[in-house]
Amino acid sequence: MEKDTILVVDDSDIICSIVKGILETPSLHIYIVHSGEEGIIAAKKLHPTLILLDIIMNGIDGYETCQILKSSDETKDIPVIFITGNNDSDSVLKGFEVGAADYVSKPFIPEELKARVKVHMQNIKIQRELQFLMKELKEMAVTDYLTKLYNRRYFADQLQVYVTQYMLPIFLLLFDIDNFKKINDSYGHNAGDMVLVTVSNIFKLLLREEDILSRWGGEEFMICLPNISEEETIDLANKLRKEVSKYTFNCDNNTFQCTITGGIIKYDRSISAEKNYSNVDQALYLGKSSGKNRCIYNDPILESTN
Ligand code: GH3
Ligand code: MG
Repeated sequence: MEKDTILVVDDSDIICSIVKGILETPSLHIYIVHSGEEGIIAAKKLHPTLILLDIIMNGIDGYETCQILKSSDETKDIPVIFITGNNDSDSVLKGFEVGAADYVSKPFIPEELKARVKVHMQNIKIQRELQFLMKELKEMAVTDYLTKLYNRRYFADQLQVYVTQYMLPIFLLLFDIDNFKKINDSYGHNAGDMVLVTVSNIFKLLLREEDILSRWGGEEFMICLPNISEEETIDLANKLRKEVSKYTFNCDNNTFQCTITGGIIKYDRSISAEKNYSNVDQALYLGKSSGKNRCIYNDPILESTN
């Protein structure tokens, strides 16, 4: 387990060793410096969980040190507890005004110091967990749980950014796995899931950074290709199709292959996104009804099974 670090900034050796004696445990590292300047450098380098900061020091005092820490993105979220001999209300208020989370008065009551540090350490842990959960929630809102590709909603939002902010040509590809129901029926649902993940990975490897790849539905993938020519789009679509058809899937001692069919359109900005989706779906439908394992460009309709 990673140790938490408490940074103690105090110009008195005696105070530092008292604090160390009270707080140090096997899971807590106490790092000591003797000036505000050193405290700022150490805070940036160590990213401590908490800072205990003396107010009256040579050089920059505790208030100024705290202000500097709070004005930097790297250190602004580290809670600062002032260590103060001045516990008149003005000094305490000034401490809170410059961003302190709390204060402890000298001389220390060891149990009080421990208790205050413990409360702030717990708050920090809760905050970290919340931040982690928020990040996970945000990811879950835009991605598909199985393939980790963007979901339909995120795709639609990103496509609108390309459509409205850039005047580059955009092509849409819609792929659907052929006879996917048969894969599930013959080899099981897990094999079907594995195919979905593998096809996603093949696509990811061959697409460019700026392309948007999404899981559009059950076994459908929608891809947005910005700034690309018609010819390049058709070549890329067929490359994706061929790479999938060459791949040998292996699941529970079964080996099998599968193919995909794709519809291609040039995005038409004069009609709605929904109408564009419907057009690319129609191109895909033509591919399915004319034999599958092919890509169909809907305008002009070009069929390619090469
Ligand atoms: P076609 O070639 O015309 O596309 O036929 P198909 O069998 O691929 O299409 P159909 O619509 O008949 O069946 C699609 C199947 O995909 C049915 C559904 O149970 C399955 N499916 C949808 N989502 C998932 C998934 O997340 N995992 C698995 N394993 N199967 C899924
Ligand atoms: Mg299908």
